[in-house]
Amino acid sequence: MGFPKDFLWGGATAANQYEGGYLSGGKGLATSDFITAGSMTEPRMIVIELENGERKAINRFEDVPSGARVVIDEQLYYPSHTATDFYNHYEEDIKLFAEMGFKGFRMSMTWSRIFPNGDDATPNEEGLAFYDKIFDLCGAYGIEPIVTLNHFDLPNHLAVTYQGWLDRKTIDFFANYCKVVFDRYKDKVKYWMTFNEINFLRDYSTLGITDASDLTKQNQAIYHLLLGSAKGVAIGHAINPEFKIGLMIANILFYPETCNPNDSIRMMELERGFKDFYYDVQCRGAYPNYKLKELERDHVELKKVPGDDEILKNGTVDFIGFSYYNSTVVSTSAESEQAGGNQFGAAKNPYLEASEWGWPIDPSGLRLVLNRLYDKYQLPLMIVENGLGAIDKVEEDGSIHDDYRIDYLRKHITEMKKAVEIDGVELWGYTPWGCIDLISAGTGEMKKRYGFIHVDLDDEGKGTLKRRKKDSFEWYRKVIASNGEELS
Ligand code: P53
Repeated sequence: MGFPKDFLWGGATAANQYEGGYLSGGKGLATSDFITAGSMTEPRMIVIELENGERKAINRFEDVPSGARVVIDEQLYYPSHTATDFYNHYEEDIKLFAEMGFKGFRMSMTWSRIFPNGDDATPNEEGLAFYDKIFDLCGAYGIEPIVTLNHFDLPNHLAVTYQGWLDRKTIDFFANYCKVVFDRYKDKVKYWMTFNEINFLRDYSTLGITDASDLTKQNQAIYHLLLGSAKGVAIGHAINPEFKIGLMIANILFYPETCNPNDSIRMMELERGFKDFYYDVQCRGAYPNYKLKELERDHVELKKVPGDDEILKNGTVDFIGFSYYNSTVVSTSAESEQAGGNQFGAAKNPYLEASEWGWPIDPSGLRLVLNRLYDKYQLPLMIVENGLGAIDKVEEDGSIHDDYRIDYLRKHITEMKKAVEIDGVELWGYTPWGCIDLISAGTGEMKKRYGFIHVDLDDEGKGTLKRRKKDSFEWYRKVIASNGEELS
C-alpha cells in the first residue's frame, strides 16, 4: 500500500528563475534575460527599441512589432541575471536537498549556456562542465536529476536572427542541443522533459517571434516547437534507450460553472485549445482532428515538409509531467466571467479558498487530474510542479513558520495518495515547485515564495542570498523519510 518504494520525492526549479550567472562561464544572452521584474499589480515588461531609435517598455506578452529590437535597459532590474544564484550556491543547495532526503531534483538547463547563440557549430565546454558538476553532485547524494531542456527561455540570438521557432531551422538547432546534452549526460541523467509548460509558449520570450498574436505565425511556430520536441525524444531514445523522456504541460483543471450544456461545451473547447491539443500531439504523435478543423476555420495553412508526420509519430513521450496549482471555472454567463476575471472566461469558485495571489486552492482537483490523464493516455505520470506561493516572515531568531505551505502540500499529497492507493494511477514522482525560493515566473517578484528553503533576496534584487530552513523543511524531510505516510 501507499507510494511505490522508488517514488521520486523531490523538488523543482528552473534556470531562468534560479540559476543566475547570466554572463558567467560563456553563457549567451537568453530571451528571459530581457524581462524586468513586475509586481502583483504590474506586469513584467520588456524594453524595445523601435526602428527610429525610440525606446519603450511593453508588457512581455504584448506583440513585439517586427523591426523592433529588444534591449536591456541598465536602469532597470532584471531578476534572471542573478536570480537566487544556484550558479554559485549549488553545492550548498544540493546538500540541503539531500538533507531533506530528495530522491529527485527537477531543474532546467539553459540552452544558451550550452550554445550561447543557439546556432553555434560547437557547444560551450564551460557550460557543459557546469552541469557535469551538478549531475555528479546529485549522483553522489543519490538524487536523480529530472532535467527540463527548455524552461521559458531561448538563446536570444535565435529570436533576433530567425524569429525563434517561426523558422524551421530552429528545430535543428534544438535537435543539436538535445544530441549534445543527451550524449554528454547519458550516464548521469535518466529523466528528461523537453519543454516546460509547452501549452503556455506564445510570445517573444518563449517562442522568439515578433507579432506573436498573428495566428499564422503563432501556429507555425508551435508546429515547429512540437516537431522539435518529437525530434528530441527520438534522438534521446537512440542515444540511451533507458531514458525516460516526458512532456510538461500546465494542467489547470477546468470545471463548468453550471449544468447548462453550454458551459460544458465551452469548457471542452477551452480545454482542447489550452491543454488537450498538446497532450494529444505528444502522446499520440499526430495533430487531432479538432485542431486541424480549427486551423482550417482560421485560414491557417501550416507549412509542412515530407517526413514531418513521421517525426511526430516517432517522438511520442514516455511519461506525462505536469504542473498543477489550481482549478478554474468555465462560464458562459457574462456576469460570472467578469467576477472571475481571467483568460478562461472564468467564474469564481465559491467552494474554494484562494492564495494571496488569487489562485484557487483545490487539492481534490489534483486527484481528478491524475485520474483523467491516466485514463486517457495510460502513461506514467509525474507531478513536476505544485505548491503555494506565499509571503514568508523571517522571525528575529531566523526561523520561518510557514504552516500555510505545509497545509497546502499536505492536502495535495493526501489526494495524490488516494489517486495511487484507491484509483491505481501510475505515479512516478512529486517535485513541488520552487523547493528553494526563486523568482516568480508570473510576476518577477521574490516575495512570492514557494520554498522549503528561504533565500534572503527582495523584489529589487537586494539581499545576502543566505539560505535558511523554513518549518516546512523538517516537515517535508519526514514526509519523504516515511514515504508519504507521515503527513502531520
Ligand atoms: P509563479 C502561470 C500559471 C500556472 C503555472 O508560477 C505557471 C504560470 C506562469 O506564471 O508557471 C509555472 O512563479 C512555471 C514556473 C512558475 C510556476 O508555475 O508565477 O512552470 O516557471 O514559476 C509558478 O508563481
